[in-house]
Amino acid sequence: MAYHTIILEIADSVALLTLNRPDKLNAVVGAMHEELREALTSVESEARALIITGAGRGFCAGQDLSERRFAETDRPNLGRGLESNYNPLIRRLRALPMPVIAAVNGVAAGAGMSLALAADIVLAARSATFIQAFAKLGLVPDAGSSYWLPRLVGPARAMALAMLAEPLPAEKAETWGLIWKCVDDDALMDEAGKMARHLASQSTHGLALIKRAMNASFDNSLDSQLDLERDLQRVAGWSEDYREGVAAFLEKRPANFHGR
Ligand code: T3D
Repeated sequence: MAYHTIILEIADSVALLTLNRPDKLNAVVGAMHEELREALTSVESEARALIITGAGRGFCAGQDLSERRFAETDRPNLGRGLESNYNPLIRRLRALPMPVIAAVNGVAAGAGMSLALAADIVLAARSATFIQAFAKLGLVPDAGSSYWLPRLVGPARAMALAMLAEPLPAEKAETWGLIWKCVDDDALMDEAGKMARHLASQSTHGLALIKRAMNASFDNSLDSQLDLERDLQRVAGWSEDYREGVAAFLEKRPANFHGR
């Protein structure tokens, strides 16, 4: 498939997916959803780590509002777009059996912020900002934002971010625990690349199981989580990667993982 709204590059088991509508701050159009679906299928079969970033000065400005011009009498069903496009995208990223890094190069607004928060690790350029733009349109946080915000920054900050829709600078996002780290603008892609190459060389089988454990923990009791850890550890223990990790430790040599 030829891509028009994204760029997908895969090298050395690392996929770099760039949202590519820079003059619209990479706002999401229907075609982008289709291309993302196709790209993630390639990523799943060819890569062991994924970086998502944006072309130009923005990361992603959320839904392209030029696709949302309505006549006075229209009664748009925004739930349908979420059901068929955004929700499957977020679910897919959370379930992708490899680490997903968001390299937030500039403004991440609306569903663009939700997309960043769906990554496993969020790195942001110091000049980047995060905006819960939904309230300005009379909408509610979607694509996972209302799930992540209270969990990551607590209910007080989550509510004010959602209602005030003020830009949250990357440094504050780091201090508040919304993201992993904020780095100098010109260091962002180097840092993201280094991190992705490192992760891709690790036990990606084990990292995928870590994702499953962490994803489930918010909704589980301690008892259920202990049961889940037992089950996932059983699966981890059957992997080639585990054997290799133990052998490498005992032989005092670097491990050579294959993600199996
Ligand atoms: O509809 C559904 O399916 C429900 C799902 C909704 C999910 C959502 O994401 S709702 C939220 C949608 N996003 C927004 O409301 C954000 C709108 N954008 C902005 O508020 C601002 O652009 C930013 C704060 C993000 C950045 O401001 P600034 O001053 O740095 O840039 P700008 O000049 O506003 O934008 C640059 C260009 O990008 C400009 O185009 P132009 O005039 O040069 O041709 C602007 O119109 C365009 N752009 C930015 N965001 C969007 C957009 N075009 C369409 N849709 C956008 N979301």
